[in-house]
Amino acid sequence: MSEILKRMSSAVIQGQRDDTRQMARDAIEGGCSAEEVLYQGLMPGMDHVSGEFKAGRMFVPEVMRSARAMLNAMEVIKPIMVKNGIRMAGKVVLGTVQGDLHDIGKNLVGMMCEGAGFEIHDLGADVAPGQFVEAVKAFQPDIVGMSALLTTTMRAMEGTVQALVEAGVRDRVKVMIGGAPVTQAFADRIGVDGYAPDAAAAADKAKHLIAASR
Ligand code: B1M
Repeated sequence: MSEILKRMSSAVIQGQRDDTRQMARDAIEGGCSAEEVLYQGLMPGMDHVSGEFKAGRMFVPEVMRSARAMLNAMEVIKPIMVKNGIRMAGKVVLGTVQGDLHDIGKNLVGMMCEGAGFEIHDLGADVAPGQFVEAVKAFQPDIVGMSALLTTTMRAMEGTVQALVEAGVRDRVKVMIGGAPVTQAFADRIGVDGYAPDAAAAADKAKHLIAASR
C-alpha cells in the first residue's frame, strides 16, 4: 500500500476529516485510482474502527468522527467512481420508520455501511411505508434498512414489510432492521432477512446479505 493510503487509513481512525479530504485529492493527483483510495485507504481505516467499536474500545462520538472523516474523502472520490462506473458493494435504502424521529443510530449505520463500500439512499426519519416502497422502485436497492428506537414504532417495521409485499417488491430486496428495542426474535417474527445490534454489525450483516444473494 502506498504511503499516502496508509496515512489516509490512520487519518480515518483518528477522525481527521480535513486531512482525509486533502489526502484523497493528493492521492488522486498522485496517480492512485478512486478504487485504491476507497479499498486501500478509507475502508481499512473504517474496518479498524469497526473492530474497535465492537470490542468496546471506541465509542459512538469517536466512530462518528471517523465516519465523517471517511465521508469527506468519499466526496472527492465519489464523482470519479460514478463517472468510471465503479461498482459499489451494494445499494441500501435506509430510514427510521414512521412516527420515530430518532436518527443518530440510523445515521451511524449509514456511515458504517458507506464505509464498507455501500451506496446509501438515506430517506431520513419518520419514513412512511409508502416512502420505502417508492424508494425501492426508484433506487432498486439490494437492501432496505429500517431503524426504530421506540417500542411503539417497531410495529411500523412490520407495516413497512407488509407494504413491500403488497407492492410486489418484497422479493427484490433483503430487509434488515435494528435499533435499541429491536431483537433477533422480533426480526424473525416479522419475517425480515437480517437484524444487527449495532452499526458495525449492521455493515457486516449487509455484506453477508449481499454475499448470500449473489
Ligand atoms: Co428519545 N427515547 N424520545 N429522543 N431517546 C429513547 C429512545 C428512550 C429509550 C429514552 C428513555 O425513556 N429512557 C425512550 C424510548 C422508550 C421506549 O420506547 N422503550 C425515548 C422516548 C420515550 C422519546 C420520546 C417519546 C420522549 C417524549 O417526547 N416524551 C420522544 C419521541 C419522539 C419521536 O421519535 N416521535 C423522544 C425524542 C427524542 C429526541 C428528539 C429528544 C432525541 C432524538 C434526536 C435524534 O435522534 N435526532 C432523543 C434521544 C437522543 C434519545 C436517547 C437519549 C438516545 C438515542 C440515541 O441516539 N442513542 C434514547 C435513550 C438511550 O438510548 N439512552 C431515547 C445513540 C445511538 C447511536 O444508539 O439509536 O440505539 P441507537 O443506535 C444503535 C443501535 O440501536 C443500532 O446501531 C446504532 C449504532 O450502534 N441500530 C441499528 C440503530 N438502527 C439500526 C438499524 C439497523 C441495524 C442497527 O439496520 C438497518
